[in-house]
Amino acid sequence: MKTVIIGAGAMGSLFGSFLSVSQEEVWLVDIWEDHIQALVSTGLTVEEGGKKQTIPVHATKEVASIGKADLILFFVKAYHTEKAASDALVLQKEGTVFLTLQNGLGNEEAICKQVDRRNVMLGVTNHGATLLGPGHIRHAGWGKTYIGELDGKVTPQVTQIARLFTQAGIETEVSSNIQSLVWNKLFINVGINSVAALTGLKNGRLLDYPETLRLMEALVSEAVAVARKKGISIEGNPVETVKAVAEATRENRCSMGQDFDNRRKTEIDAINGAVVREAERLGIAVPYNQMITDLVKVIEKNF
Ligand code: KPL
Repeated sequence: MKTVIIGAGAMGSLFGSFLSVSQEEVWLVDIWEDHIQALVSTGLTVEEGGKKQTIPVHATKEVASIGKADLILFFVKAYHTEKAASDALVLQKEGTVFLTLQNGLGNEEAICKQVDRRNVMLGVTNHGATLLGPGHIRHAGWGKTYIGELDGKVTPQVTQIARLFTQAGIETEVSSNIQSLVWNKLFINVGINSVAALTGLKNGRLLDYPETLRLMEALVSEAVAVARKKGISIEGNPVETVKAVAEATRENRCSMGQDFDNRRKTEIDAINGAVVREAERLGIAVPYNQMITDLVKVIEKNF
């Protein structure tokens, strides 16, 4: 099994660390020169609960140098997905699976512009990770991973990938309704990411203030109303789930927070911005999501 991970940020590197230990051949691809150099020369250092381990990994900036792949895993920022999918076409052979585990909405559509949708799978993960520097990440939260075929069929391919991930230590289940899980994960990012980015807080600290709790609840409730109108099945109580994830990833600075800290463009368009777009189509007002999207966009324009 040859796996190529496109986008070796915090989450891409985290999956790379697990899979490199247990799988035949795993490659990390990124455009960040210093990170790739560190990965090649020293390996990937993963910090967790005060302990560090360094794992040897294959890494490159040149996707064309890898040869053909069985599985391509996308972890790039949502606004880079279309270009990443087009660059990844050199890796494709008969049966290559393109799997996105990225945050937000729109990644599936971006990959399907380049690839036959029968070769595309969708997933969500509740792990949290922070990129600390070149070749160095912190594993900041554990959670389940779900993957599924776009048509909901439980095929031997998706079952095999879930088994490989689980064997590698990434507890993974196959879902026959992955679209609904993507929305249910979206609620988590809708409630945590922009609020943490704007306040400068780690995930767990969002639970310490009535103001952040109120904001999170309003953002998530609006997104749930949109999802209900679209006929998405809602799991449990999304507001409570968001709080539970913030607690489980207490020490993590969420991905949008890390983007803010590094003055990088965020994935707001794929998260709260996606809720606003869907709401507009359905004629639903989502003033909290609209406001927070506008705020984040103005701030990132000044980075
Ligand atoms: O997905 C995440 C992110 O940071 O983007 C969570 C689950 C909120 C963990 O930080």
